[in-house]
Amino acid sequence: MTQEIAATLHSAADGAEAAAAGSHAERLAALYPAGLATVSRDEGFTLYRDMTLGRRFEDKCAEMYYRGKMFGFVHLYNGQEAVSTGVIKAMRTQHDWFCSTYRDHVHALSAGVPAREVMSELFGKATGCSKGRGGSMHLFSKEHHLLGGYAFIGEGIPVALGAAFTSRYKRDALGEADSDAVTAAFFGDGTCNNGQFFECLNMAALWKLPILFVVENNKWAIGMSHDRATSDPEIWRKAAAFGMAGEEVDGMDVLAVRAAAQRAVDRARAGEGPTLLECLTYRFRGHSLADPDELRSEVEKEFWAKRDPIKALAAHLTSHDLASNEELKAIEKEIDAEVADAVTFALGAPEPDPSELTRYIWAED
Ligand SMILES: Cc1ncc(C[n+]2csc(CCOP(=O)(O)OP(=O)(O)O)c2C)c(N)n1
Ligand SMILES: [Mg+2]
Repeated sequence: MTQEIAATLHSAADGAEAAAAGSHAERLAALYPAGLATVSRDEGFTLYRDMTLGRRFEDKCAEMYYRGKMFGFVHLYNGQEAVSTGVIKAMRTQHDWFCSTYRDHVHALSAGVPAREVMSELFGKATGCSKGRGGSMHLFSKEHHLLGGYAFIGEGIPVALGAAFTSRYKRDALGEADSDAVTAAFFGDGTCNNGQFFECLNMAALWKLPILFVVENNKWAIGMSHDRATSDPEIWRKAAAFGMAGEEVDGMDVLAVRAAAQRAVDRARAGEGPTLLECLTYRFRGHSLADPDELRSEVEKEFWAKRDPIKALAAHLTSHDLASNEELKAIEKEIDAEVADAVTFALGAPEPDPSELTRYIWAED
């Protein structure tokens, strides 16, 4: 993040608007001025591309949902892109492991699942990454090491813990020296009040497992405000109870998230155990596409809209002469074509065949 953007964030966080935006705003202000995170031109393009794909894909989902092309609950990720991109691009895709929640489309895309496969899954088509059996909340890809989306909150955390245990067990018990995969488990602030969260933090610390617990603290659990629901709203501090590393980061700043994730990944790969990484972020849309989003104040929404993580990255890249506006526009155009292609592909794809109703239940499939 540039000094200029940091200064803007800092000053904007001082006013009455920040007070209305709540404790996240105060915490963000205290995080700046942050150490300058740097990025190369190529890396900057990768990050910009991934975040733009996440955003445009989700916008297209909203359109398709309201046109009746997908069913059930659909939870979009708009606003939180810096977390998925910052963490996953600090890891090794198809080597490390990723575990998501019901807000999972963008984690899947960052992990490399093709947009065609994700969109097909949302349409319930046989070409979907979960063969059309999962839908929006249950994306899965063995090939891309995506361990799933989970409709029940907290369900993914023990699964991620199991993957992290597997890496360690293979290396230490089975002697596979190259078993150094790290696992990232993504989940929300509301989920941190569930038992699985505490149980898994305990085991991960006890066994020094290579795992990142990535909390996407977007201030809300459906209509429950984070500050009203938890004993200490600073979730990262709960790491100390287990003797593990904990860090908070501006979750609207992809460079800061990436730098924090890199530190955690380095620790995990070196056998130094888990990290609880709390990313302060915000969702730009309602909880799900069925939510009229009437509970959050306009002032709060405006406060966060000004911190749009994609615009912040664009400003960083252009102000450091790493990219021109034209180059960024060209990326957006490419992404729009990729998303349009995903829709065309998914619309034309076949439904799962009824004769295959019981397939993919047992391991041999
Ligand atoms: C075990 C369980 N309890 C309750 C619910 C209902 N529920 C669905 S989403 C949600 C809120 C989760 O909020 P958070 O963890 O902050 O994630 P976010 O939606 O903000 O990404 C709840 C309580 C659920 N899905 N699973
Ligand atoms: Mg939340």
